[in-house]
Order: sequence, then structure tokens, then C-alpha cells
Amino acid sequence: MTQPKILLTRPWPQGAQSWLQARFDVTVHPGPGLDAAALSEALLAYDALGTAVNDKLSKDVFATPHPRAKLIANFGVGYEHIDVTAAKAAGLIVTNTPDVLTEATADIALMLMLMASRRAGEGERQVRAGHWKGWGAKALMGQSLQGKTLGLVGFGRIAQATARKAQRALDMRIAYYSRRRAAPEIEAETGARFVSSLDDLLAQSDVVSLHVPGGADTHHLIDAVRLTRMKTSAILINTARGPVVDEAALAQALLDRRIWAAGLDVYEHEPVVHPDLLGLDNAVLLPHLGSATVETREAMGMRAAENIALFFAGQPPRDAL
Ligand code: 8YV
Repeated sequence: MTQPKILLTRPWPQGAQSWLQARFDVTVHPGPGLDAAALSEALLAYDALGTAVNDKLSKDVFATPHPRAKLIANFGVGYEHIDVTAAKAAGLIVTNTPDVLTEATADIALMLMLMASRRAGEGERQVRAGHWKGWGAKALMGQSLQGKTLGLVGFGRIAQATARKAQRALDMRIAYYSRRRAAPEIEAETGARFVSSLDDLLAQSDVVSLHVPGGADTHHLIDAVRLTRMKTSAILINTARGPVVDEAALAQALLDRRIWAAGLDVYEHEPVVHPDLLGLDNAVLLPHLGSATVETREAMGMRAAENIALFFAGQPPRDAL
């Protein structure tokens, strides 16, 4: 029997890739992803595609009738780069990789909170540039996080993990805004207090951390006006999706010191970063590291691989969207 043909749009971590190669006829594109034309062609030539955030699968990609592909197994939890409705209309199933990257991504949110509040990037740049003049009683003073309020925008898995870590490790108070209030036991377990208005959450928080999905509903949720709702001492953290923040407005707010600092792992037009942000000492800028640990990336690969294997065994994939 011929094996299903799978295209990975970039190499995957070795364990997961080998696991797939032992079971399927796998082609690995060198990456970092495919453009729309190549993705359309791939849908005609392969039985399944293993994609990631930088493969933009818009409606047009699914326009060619009768695709050979029946499955898109996305390597990652976020899927706003895939038009799932168009994929389904073309007869495809789309899967993602929830759960396995929750803790790693929450770690990055905490790291950005600490780096931004303690001016870690700025300090490291001073040392490396040979500009450090030695210890000073008023040098590079940051802000303590203990007892401060962390305001979470969105309260899914990653936000809840961030709440637990910030409360336990940093002794912070936790508040959250979400369209739907969480169950009382989740609020009790995470210690998070519900705030029913986003503007109120922004006004009350010392650190605001974004945890909403990307896509049209959350595009520029944090814009110039919303940035003015925040305290001038506040820090904005984004480990969710770049377009949730109006990056130009954020750069201006940081430049004008209308907010104190930002810690970003994601950007509006990755891998391009707004040029004004690059020159700002009160912006901590990471290159989309959220899930980037060996353990997590292997787990994501295996979760996507299992979705592929279940599908071709005639069973429903675990993470069908
Ligand atoms: C992924 C992420 O590594 O899972 C997600 O949604 O943002 C990242 O951690 C990336 O999106 C690859 O698809």
C-alpha cells in the first residue's frame, strides 16, 4: 500500500520528524515556510501539510478545486494564519497543538515581565558596549513586581499558567479581563479576580499581559487610545500575537513615556520589527521564543504527528478545529 504523502513546510524537531518519516512518505521543505502559490500547489500534490505560523493559508490558497490534501496539521496552537472556514469548505481538516506549549509560553511572559521591570536588556547592552561605569545607588533602577497587579487580557490556558507563576513566584496580585468569566474554581486556583471591562483592567494594572488569540476580532485591541488608559508606570507584555497591538502607537507611547516599558515576543509584521522600537531602551524585544524549548518543540511536533497519524488511521484527530 502506498504511504500518504506529507509535506512539512520546514524541518521539525528530530524526534517528531523521524517518527513521521518512519510511517509516511515525508518531504521536508528547507523552510522558513511557503508562499501562497507554493501552498496552493502543495495542496494538489500532497495528502497532508505540516504548517506553522509563517505559512499564510488565506482563502485564496484554498481556491483551486479538488485538492488532494485532506489535512493541515499546524505546528503551533495559534491558527489565525489559516482560514479554517475556507479550508473546511475545500474539504480539509485543520488541527493545532494546544496544551503542550502552555508552560513554556507562560515562562516567556514572566521572563519579559522581569526583564522589562528590571531593565535587563538595557543593562546587558551597557555591559556589552563597555558603557557600564560600575555600581551606582541610583543606576538602572527598575520596578519591583511584588504586590503589584498583573492584568491578564484573555484568560485561556496560557494566561492561567501565567497567573499561577506570577502569583507563586513573584507574589503578584492577579486580575483578568475576558469576554467570558472563568469558572469559580479556576478563579480560586489561579487567584485571579475578574474585571468586566478592558479599560478598567488597563487602568488598574501595573503589568498588562496579552493572551488573546490573533485574528480580526483582536486586531489592534491595544491601540493609541487604549494605551492612554494604562498607568504611566505600567508595563505591557505581548506573547500572544503582534497585530493585537498597534505597534506604531506602542512605539510612540514608549517614546513619550506614556507607559513605562514593554516586553514583546511577537510583532505585527514578523520578522520585521517597527524601527522605532529597535532604538528604545524601554522595549524588551524577543524573537518569538514562546514555545522555543527542546522539550516543548518536540512535544508540539509529536502532537501534530499524532494528529496526522490518527487521521490516516481513519480516526478523528485529537485537535481538529
Ligand atoms: C509556535 C506560537 O512555535 O503555537 C503558537 O501559536 O505562537 C508558537 O509558539 C509558532 O506559532 C509556530 O507555528
